[in-house]
Amino acid sequence: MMMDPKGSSASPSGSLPYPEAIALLSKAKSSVILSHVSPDPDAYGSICSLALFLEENISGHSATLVNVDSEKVHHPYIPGSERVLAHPPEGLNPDVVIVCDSGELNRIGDELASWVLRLGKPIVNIDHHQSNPNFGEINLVEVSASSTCEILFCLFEAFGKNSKCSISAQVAEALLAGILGDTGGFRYRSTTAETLRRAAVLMDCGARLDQLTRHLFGSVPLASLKLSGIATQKMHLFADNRIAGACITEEDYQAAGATAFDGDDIAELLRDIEGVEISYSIRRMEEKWKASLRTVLEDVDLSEIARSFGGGGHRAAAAFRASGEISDIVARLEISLQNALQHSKLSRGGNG
Ligand SMILES: [Mn+2]
Repeated sequence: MMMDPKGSSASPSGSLPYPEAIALLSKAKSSVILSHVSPDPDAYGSICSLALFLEENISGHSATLVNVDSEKVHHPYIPGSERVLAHPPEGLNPDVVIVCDSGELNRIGDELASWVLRLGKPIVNIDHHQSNPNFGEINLVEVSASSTCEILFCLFEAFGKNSKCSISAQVAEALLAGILGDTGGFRYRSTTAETLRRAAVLMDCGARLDQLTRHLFGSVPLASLKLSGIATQKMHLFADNRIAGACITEEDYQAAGATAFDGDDIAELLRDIEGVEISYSIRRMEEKWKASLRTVLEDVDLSEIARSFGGGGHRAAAAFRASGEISDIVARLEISLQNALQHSKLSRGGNG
């Protein structure tokens, strides 16, 4: 479907430097496109849609897709995902580097980040994380955007204003996968009326909402479900049952037959318990503890708490990694969360 040249302005993303990004990308013959470790649908949807869009619309353009975890995490329902490599091919020397959905450059993995810096090519940074320090030459960073894929939609729309660029069915499908993933199926506050209008355009372009929904929310691996069972049994409910958290050890993973990439959704599962306002999960991963934080309270900023532990993220969903004694990490974290809850005017505890 051709894009409407009078199409909606991209507010709130309308003030981003799309013309600069378009100028740079239009003359690039090649690109390497990367996203964060443990890729979620937005991390994959953004790099895949961008690669396909550039190749379909910029004559002679060739994109290389890299994600260090591509051999462990699969999103086969996202068009282009089969092209994602775990390492850049030897001697690759692209005209431009594009980093998607990564709150800082190191989120693509330390080794890959060093490789990018050694390349010395212009970086386009496309992201929606609160903590993003604008590490690119061009930064399409909009914290209020539901997803990196929604920012890309605006970029593609801006492309279409100057030339006959179009969003193909496969690009649309990859974009909608990212938007659906990050909005929990249009359930979170980051979903605006504009998000829904853009999703409608993507459906007009051929994206299949029902199939994506089934892949994203209706096909939980059995081992992952078993791990959730263990997590709910071990759960620590406190602060008048308004905070729920669980620590998942290596033994728990073994008992469930799960891999390190299962259990991503446990913090969400605990958040969704009736009455719970803040949740966390802490999972043993690669010699470190990985904490995920979630809240339903609009006036609680979890990215700030995650930052105090060396992590980052969004207000309602944030994460950090820590090494050290788990009981110390849990104790410190629970105090921080309890403190945030006490300062919330929206908590049903009636602080307001
Ligand atoms: Mn995202």
